[in-house]
Amino acid sequence: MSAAMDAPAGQRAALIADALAGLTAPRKTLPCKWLYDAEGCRLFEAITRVPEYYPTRTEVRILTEEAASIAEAVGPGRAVVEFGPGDGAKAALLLAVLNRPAAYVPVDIAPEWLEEAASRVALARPGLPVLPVVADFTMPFALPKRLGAAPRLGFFPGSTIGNFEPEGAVGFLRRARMTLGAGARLLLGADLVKAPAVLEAAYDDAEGVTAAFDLNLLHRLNREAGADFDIGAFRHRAVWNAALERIEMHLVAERAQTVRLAGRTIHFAEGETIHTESSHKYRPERLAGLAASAGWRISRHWTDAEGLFSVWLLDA
Ligand code: AVI
Repeated sequence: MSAAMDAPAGQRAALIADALAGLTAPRKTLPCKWLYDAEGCRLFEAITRVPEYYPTRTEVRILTEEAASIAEAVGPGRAVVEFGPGDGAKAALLLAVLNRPAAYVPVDIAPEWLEEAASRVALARPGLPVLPVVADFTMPFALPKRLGAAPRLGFFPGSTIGNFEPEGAVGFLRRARMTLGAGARLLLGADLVKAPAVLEAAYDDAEGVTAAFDLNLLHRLNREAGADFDIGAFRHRAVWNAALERIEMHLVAERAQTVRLAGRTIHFAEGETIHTESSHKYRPERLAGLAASAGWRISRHWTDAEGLFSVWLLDA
């Protein structure tokens, strides 16, 4: 069986459809969700440990140093519903300090992540009911009936909100409010606007881990969509878009070239780019505006001493 046959057929068809639409558009683009195959997830984990990538360690510092204040503000007896738990490390930190949490509900499309998060949380909070939900949390989904009437705390750390376009972020926040129900709260991690040099280094580290993460998308298209990208003819670029207050990742064609993908020929001019990800950074007032448009009220927010990152508690 060829490598191109390994991915589930439906997923491969969706990848090819997105690649054809994005690579034949006037400005070439690919949806960032395709960065996360098994190798992409491994590389993303490695990114969170490079010295330039401050978001993960700063958010963990806030969750640790402000644990008592966060736990008091959240209040007792809540079921924690985490959107995209990753390895569950942040949920384990949070659940260790919350007052009598009712349950932990990790939600992700990838069952492997759910298992890892569930076992980490089970260690941190023995006896806590863990009720994983396999679902794409960017779409409507139902919470387990077993949750009963316990009030909910949504948990969406990591600044993943920044990977949505602003309208998409409002849509996500609105759906989350409806899914979590009356009386819900949401604990949200959001990265803050800062000096472009700090941001560009965070998304183009010296070791080249982020470059490998970005270029893996072309390897994936070769593996799963039967494309013939010459990976060595592309390089990773991270650039701060000041007007839209976001870091953009691009793959830059180093020379004019053509690529075959699903029976189509795609032309690249020298220097032309594929836009692979946007990571929006927020000013507090802009984030508050997004939350308000989605029907949430700001209860509190916490930042680190350097003002790099922020954690928000919102009320439905
Ligand atoms: C997952 N997400 C919040 C990361 C970010 O910072 O936007 C993805 C990432 N891309 C490059 N480095 C990290």
